[in-house]
Amino acid sequence: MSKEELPVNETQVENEERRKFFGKTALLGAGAVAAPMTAAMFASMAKAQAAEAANSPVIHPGELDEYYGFWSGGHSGEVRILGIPSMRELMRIPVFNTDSATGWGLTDESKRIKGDSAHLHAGDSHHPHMSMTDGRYNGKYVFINDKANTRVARIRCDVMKTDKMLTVPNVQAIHGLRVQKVPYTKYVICNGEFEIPMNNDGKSSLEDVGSYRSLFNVIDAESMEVAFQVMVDGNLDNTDADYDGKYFASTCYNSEMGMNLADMIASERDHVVVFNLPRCEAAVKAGNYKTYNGNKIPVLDGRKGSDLTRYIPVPKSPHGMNTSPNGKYFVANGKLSPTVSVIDISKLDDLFSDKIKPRDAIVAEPELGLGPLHTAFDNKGYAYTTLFLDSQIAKWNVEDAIAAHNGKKVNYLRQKLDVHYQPGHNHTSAGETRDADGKWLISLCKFSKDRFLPVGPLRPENDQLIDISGDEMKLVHDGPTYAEPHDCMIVHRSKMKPLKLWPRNDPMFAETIAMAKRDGVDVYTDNKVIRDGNKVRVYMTSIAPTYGMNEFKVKLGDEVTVVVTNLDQVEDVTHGFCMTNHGVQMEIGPQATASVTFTADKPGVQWYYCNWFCHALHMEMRGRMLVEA
Ligand code: CUK
Ligand code: CUA
Repeated sequence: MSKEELPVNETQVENEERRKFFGKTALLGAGAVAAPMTAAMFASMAKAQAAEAANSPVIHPGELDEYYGFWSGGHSGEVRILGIPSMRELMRIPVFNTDSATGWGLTDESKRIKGDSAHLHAGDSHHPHMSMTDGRYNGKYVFINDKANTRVARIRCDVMKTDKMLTVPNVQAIHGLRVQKVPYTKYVICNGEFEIPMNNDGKSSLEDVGSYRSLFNVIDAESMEVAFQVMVDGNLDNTDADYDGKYFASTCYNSEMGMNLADMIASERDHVVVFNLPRCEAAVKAGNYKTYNGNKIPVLDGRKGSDLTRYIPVPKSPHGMNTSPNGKYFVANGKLSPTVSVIDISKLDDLFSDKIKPRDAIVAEPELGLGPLHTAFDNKGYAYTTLFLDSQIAKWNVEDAIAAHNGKKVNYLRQKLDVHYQPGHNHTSAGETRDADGKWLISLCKFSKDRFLPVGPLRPENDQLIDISGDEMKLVHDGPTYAEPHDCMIVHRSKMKPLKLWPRNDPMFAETIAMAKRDGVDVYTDNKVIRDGNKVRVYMTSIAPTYGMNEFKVKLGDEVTVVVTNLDQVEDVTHGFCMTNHGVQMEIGPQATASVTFTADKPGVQWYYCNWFCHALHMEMRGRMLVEA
């Protein structure tokens, strides 16, 4: 871009930068008369500046981010999309929560998707992970767990809406969740964290803690049904998959099967369970499983001694589980131990054929600091581990840690960076895939304390952006966030192909359109009221700034279903439907159909209106429901 083409503000910024640059060189020259700037020095400075500019966190108004960040919303139950590196919040995707703007949890379509848990309005989402092909994000789905209600949901990335939800049977509290990376995401894997009796019907073994179990869950990513579960010893916390399509690994912090804090942290060592996928699939095929709680899900026995699993002892109450993007290592994060345990994935074949002992699979146990929770990776052999208690991120070199473990005198620690404060997860750009690029690191800090204006006793979290493109980590941005992003992932925008308009045949509202057909209604042309006993179905179109129907009549106590179809073909023109005084609100995207069902329990004139600003005459986009007593 030539100077003339630059917008005024950018030219100003550039001039400012040039002034600073020349000011610095002038100072340098004055202080170092004997060593004037050489051409080589100029070149290297220019190069450093170029490198810095290439990884700038500054995104000017009107410019687009390079990455999509998918953030879990913790106990707000949602997923959020951020632009990286600007850290601008681009969208919220309601998942386990109820959302009055979009009508998620209120509309008939969202209730169908929520299925057996449609009556639940709360959730606790921790781990968003995108589907992959050959170890790379494929832009298709994001999966997310609900620890609070033992669910797993799927988000469609073309429309950025939740399209499937499953309550996982036989377990309680789905926590760690990841996807199979290779050859593609056939399975979503997740851990049942809390231990319960296998037949948890209240009739037996309530007090018999020895009969409690946790299960590892393997879910078919397309059908979103449980393919099989694996019973383990101890509980399960976090998990990750390898890059060979063969092994999954999960941490266990309660190998003691304690029912209170003191008992849970009694042992110096807990373990990592490694699951052998081909052997599990073969066992399912051969029928070597049991079923529980009256459902048909195959539950394999992967307790100690089984050939489906191996238990690798690690110190103490480990938490995060992270696979290095070169596919070589599983890293288990020590939590109550200042160490992380590096498991060599290439040794797992020998472990499963009993040629080596479990601890022989561990090739390094570097000491990093207090409270290691999660580790992220770049593409240069470095790992970045959050230290919850130290409020730091430790940058360390994986191969050096292995050399040190083998007795060599090398320092594997490269840097410790203060973060603010108490980080849980961290994540690097594309760092859980083969495309790890070593540009950005996010630290999801649980406490913000003094970093922002005080807003009462409840404070935001602090999601910090760190530039890792150079030799040193550099903190470049503080991002206040509402409760509580546990985890995130960063996807290059080239992987994403979001739609601008809804396809008219979209499965999201196919059932609603099928219902209209049964009523003899074409939702794209007709505005009609269908009466069916005390059920009334109202079909209307919408084009800014009017609904296709200005009024409709019902009787007090009728069950009313309003179906609205947005005929606008213009990008970003979303309409809403809100029935005043009835708790009814929803979004109807361009070319979409949406419906909501409620009881007309108030007599008289009830206005409905469009609550998504769509036109200069948006205020006038309203109509009356006339309720006869
Ligand atoms: S867990 Cu929250 S900080 Cu649910 Cu991934 Cu580690
Ligand atoms: Cu339609 Cu506002």
